[in-house]
Amino acid sequence: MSQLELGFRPADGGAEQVFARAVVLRGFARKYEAALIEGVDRVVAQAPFRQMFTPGGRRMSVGLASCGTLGWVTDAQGYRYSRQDPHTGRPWPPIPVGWLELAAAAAAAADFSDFEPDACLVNRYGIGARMSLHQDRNERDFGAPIVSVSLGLSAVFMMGGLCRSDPTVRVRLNHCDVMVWGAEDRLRFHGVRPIESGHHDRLGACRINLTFRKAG
Ligand code: MD3
Ligand code: FE
Repeated sequence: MSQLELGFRPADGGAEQVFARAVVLRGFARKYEAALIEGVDRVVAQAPFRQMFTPGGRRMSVGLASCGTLGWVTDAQGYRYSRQDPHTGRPWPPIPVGWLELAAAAAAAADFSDFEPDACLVNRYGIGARMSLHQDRNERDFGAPIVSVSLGLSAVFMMGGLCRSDPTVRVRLNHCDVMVWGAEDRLRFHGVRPIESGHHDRLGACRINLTFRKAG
């Protein structure tokens, strides 16, 4: 098991290649910061954060919301994408326009052209919240990359291989860092270590992560 931790707050604008097609773009979201924070408020006013249950009946520590034509949900029936928010019965709010611009620009910077996501998950981590190792495989087409944007408190990501038991590397992600992964790295197991206590100027005692996907 590698305990290597990559990226100790290097300067903005640096790109760190974690795997061949998995890259961290340090500070890439900084010029979109206002649009991101306003957008989260707008999205969660319509589709509030909720702690969903895994098919196995465990309550997730992370609060989830979605925007876009498809939103990710989990309950006793399983993990899937849905056109409606089960909480309100209504369609999910649209992905804010500025967010789509950021997602496409980040994907292009990592050599994935024409990224047009139809789903954006908004994950809220309080202190101690975590996400255990998993693969993202509910999307129809694994050819498109995933783009993730970190906001607020920093987090340590774990990235493994194609088997749950493969060794993992750790990467610290900070406010406004963007990660893009796809192609042969699209199905790697990954997770988030429990968030350490702290306070962020803009977001308080929490971390918010946006993940843009082409789900349908
Ligand atoms: C892909 N979210 O919502 S995204 C998820 O920070 C999810 O909220 C996490 O996993 C979050 O499904 C992580 C960034 C990430 C990190 C490591 C990876 C994606 C990765 C390693 C391999 C592949
Ligand atoms: Fe994931």
